Amino acid sequence: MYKALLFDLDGVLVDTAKYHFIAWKKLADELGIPFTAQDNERFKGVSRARCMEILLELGGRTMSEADQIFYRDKKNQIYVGYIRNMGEDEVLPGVTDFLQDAKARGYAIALGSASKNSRLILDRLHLTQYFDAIIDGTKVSRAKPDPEVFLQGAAELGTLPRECIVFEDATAGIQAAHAGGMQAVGIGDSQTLPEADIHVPGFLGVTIENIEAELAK
Ligand code: B16
Ligand code: MG
Repeated sequence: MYKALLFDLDGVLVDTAKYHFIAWKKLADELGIPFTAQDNERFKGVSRARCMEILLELGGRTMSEADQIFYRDKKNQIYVGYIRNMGEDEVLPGVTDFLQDAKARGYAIALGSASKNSRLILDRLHLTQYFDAIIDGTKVSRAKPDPEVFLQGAAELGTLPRECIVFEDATAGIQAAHAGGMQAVGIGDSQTLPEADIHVPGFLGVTIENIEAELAK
């Protein structure tokens, strides 16, 4: 019944949040804005431009659009410096086996991420080969919870929304999947992601067969 699997990137396939945090923290320090790991939670799944706005809100600051572009580019240069050095060992546990098995069973696979660096990240992780479509921040204009990123993914894969399963670690992503008429698997627990259809803590020991069986319950 399901034909396609759509994956968020950060928090699902890889933990890039730690590098985003280091880079935003460096920028926050430069701007004299206090910024904690807890503040960084608000940045997950959110576009770079929106992260910059949230940082300024945290510091009670305003800034011209031109300066915001300058500083978020600066943050990105710091971030890219880290992700360029990432290796296959940073793929989250069980992910490669899960993708390999799903591919072998004939599922179409797409990425649905807010990141504009997704291609570099997938390359560094040696995961590009598994993806039939890559929909990311360079292709969409509306951020999750808008379903655009996943609907584009389904369209590129040539599948209907009801044939798609989305894997997400953020509430906005779960909402985007549902808004697009897709099933949503929450990577996390039911307290953090109450709206997900089912939950798994991660991909270790999990197969697409398990997921389909859980969704059918
Ligand atoms: P970039 P996801 C998101 O990835 C991150 O969670 C979020 O923190 C980041 O701001 C966003 O990508 C944009 O990333 O600066 O690389 O374009 O969870 O949508 O895969
Ligand atoms: Mg995410």
